[in-house]
Amino acid sequence: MNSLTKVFILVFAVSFGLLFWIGRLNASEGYSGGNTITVYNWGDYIEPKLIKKFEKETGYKVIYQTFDSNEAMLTKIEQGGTTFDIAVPSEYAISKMKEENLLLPIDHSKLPNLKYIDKRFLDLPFDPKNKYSIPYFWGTVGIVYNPDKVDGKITSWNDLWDKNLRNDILLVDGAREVMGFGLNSLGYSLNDVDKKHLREAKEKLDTLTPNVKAIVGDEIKMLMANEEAAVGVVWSGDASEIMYENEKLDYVVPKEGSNLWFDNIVIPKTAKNLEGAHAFINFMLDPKNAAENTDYVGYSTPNVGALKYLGKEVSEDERFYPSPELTEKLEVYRNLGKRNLAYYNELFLEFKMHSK
Ligand code: N2P
Repeated sequence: MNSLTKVFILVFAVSFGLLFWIGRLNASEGYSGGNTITVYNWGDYIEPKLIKKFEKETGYKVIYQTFDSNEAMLTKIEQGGTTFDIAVPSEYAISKMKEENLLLPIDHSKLPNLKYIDKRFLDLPFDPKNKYSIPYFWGTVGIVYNPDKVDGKITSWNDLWDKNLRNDILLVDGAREVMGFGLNSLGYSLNDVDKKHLREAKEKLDTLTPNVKAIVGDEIKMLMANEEAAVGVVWSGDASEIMYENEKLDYVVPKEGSNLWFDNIVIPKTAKNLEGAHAFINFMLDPKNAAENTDYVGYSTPNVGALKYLGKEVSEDERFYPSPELTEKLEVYRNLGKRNLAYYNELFLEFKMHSK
């Protein structure tokens, strides 16, 4: 073989390898279109049997990927190179995605089951007329605690600073959530953008570090249920799951106020299978499916049709279905703009480093 042929074979082999790996990468980001839909959802946020049921009923094949914070989801979609047909951001992330032109309008005529959604979850300020998003779950941020391991009842964010809770608190790994309760504990809004207040909140959080055992993702449920810590700052649905596993525990939304959030389904601009995406949304809106999903993930459903299947002990539990009067006192995260969000993330990272 002469050297030119060798070079030719080498170039051919390298290009072939590269093409193969690019193909593999695309596959791991999910390839949608045709018969396939790619769903990008929070971890532990769907009853797995429903995916199988959807595939069986509709003939679509689902590629399923998960994320554990709005920030991670946003970065991934903003970077491009993905083909998600469905994503499930919270309200402030939806505003941001709209602003960045990352969403496709949803065709309501393809969603006959939309009528089952409670009107109070429709037409909210982050998405007038639900042009780009459809309610999935909603809830609060609060404190789940083990009454055997704390003195008296927990009612305030400031109770977290109790000296008896040394190395006994688990925190959800979310910048808005942690910075938010830092701000709330000082009497500030969780949408505050005053840099002085934000620094103050971060400095106060730094003084909590002796009590912080770990900052964790979905494993917080298992750890709390197994009594590995006395107290956890969690999303309400995680608390309900934890309390299902360990009935001793209780959940409270602190009196200074907290966050009320809405997670909605969207169709990212990158979608390749619009029919499939709409079919998936309509399937999840079906009251029986929504009830099964709620029962499994433990979060609060905006689907009134589903509540009928779940029974009064679920829908009348004020800890997870707070009354409209109570929810009015809570704050929804606003999209604070790129710079402010980046500042929240930066301070949260600093806090994480500090608490290691
Ligand atoms: C599910 C997380 C729910 C996120 N594991 C609350 N926005």
